[in-house]
Amino acid sequence: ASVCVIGQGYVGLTLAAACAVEGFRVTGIDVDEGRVDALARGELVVPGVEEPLFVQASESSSLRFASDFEDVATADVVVICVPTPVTDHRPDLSMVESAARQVGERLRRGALVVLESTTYPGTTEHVVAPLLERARFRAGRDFWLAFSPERIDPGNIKFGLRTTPRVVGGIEQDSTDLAAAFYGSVVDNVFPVSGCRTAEMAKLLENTFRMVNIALVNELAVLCGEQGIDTWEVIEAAATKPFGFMPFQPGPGVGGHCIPLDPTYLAWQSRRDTGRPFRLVELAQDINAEMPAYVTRRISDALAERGVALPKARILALGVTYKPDVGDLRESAAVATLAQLDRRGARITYHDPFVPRLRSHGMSLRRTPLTRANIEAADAVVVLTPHSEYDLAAITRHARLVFDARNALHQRGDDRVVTL
Ligand code: SAJ
Repeated sequence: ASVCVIGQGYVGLTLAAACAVEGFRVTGIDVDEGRVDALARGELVVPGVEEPLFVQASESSSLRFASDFEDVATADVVVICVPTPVTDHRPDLSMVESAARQVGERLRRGALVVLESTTYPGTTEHVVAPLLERARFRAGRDFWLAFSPERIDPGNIKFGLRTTPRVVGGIEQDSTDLAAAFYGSVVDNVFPVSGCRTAEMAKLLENTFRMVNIALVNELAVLCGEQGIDTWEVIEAAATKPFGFMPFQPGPGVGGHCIPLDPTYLAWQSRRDTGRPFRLVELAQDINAEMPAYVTRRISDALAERGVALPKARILALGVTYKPDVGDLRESAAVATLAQLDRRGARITYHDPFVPRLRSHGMSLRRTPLTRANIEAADAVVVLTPHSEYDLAAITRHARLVFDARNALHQRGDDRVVTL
């Protein structure tokens, strides 16, 4: 059978490679011709894709890449894995719509189309289906249509595509069954649900659960901080409860391209379709958004205790990406925190192995070498994103003050180390 995967980011390329390895004839389609050319040359230009899987697929003769949609005309399965960003707090489905139009112009009778892009409930039926259908060519009758959310976690060695259970919901039962059969060839555990909207909503619950619980520990951190209670110890103690609890860590806030965005889809759809806000999402997003200012205030207090005013204080920030060991700045709370420090007049330098230049929030900084001299020259070293490569104990030895916003040092008792 032949498969077309539209969108060759880490989601689409992982799926394309896995299908090729399973023996499908696969075309990875992407509008970025540079990316298509590089992938066709066997260059893994997409971070977050398991190298061995890509190499194995590239060596098979069943994976090709294209920047046009011609192969859709002969495809048995078409999977749409394009980004669904949020712009101005509104879902941006323009890439999904563009892909669906291209597919709709070529789709063969009897083919299966699956949307994987995270979106609000109702998208598959009311946005994608109409772009695929035309006279006497209807979803659920002449072709099959389903939604199946991706759960790829870049760099997670424990859970890859095959070992992560997959939710599948079709526009009607045959579509569900067909999509379940397709995914069953590349995923060990497929979980069919009663329709597209169930699958769309399940994905939003997964990531909203995460965002809201991070806001919970962030608000707790502020309250504990005001009472001199060690938040990290509180969470560690609560986590000894072996059932019904899951620990999250406070910090400068929530970044990335999933956790800040998916809940916005929920909140937006709730207001649009019911007129009611999804209060927990809106409140949690406000709480998380306040953390950069809170971290800045705590740094200012720690400096003041040492007779240093924040304006003109020399700050050396360690780690600016949205999470450790991932070279991605999207919605990075570390950057938002640097912007707050910058606004308060601090003299900022930063180091991050993944980021040689930082141009954001009106700042334009070049990475500072992590030398003993630079560490000693700082009034405060601020740990924002603790990349694995940092030897934080060694750095602390030369620092006057370390503000550890992520409890990366697990250091207590050294009065030069202040933790969020
Ligand atoms: N964060 C906290 N405290 C926490 C956990 C995360 O402040 O306890 C912050 C991180 O610093 C980061 C943001 O939240 O800025 C998102 O972190 P994340 O660990 O959720 O990482 P992501 O954005 O890569 O989320 C992905 C998601 N995967 C998919 O959507 C398929 C998410 O569902 C996964 O749970 C997550 O990876 C994971 O567990 O690694």
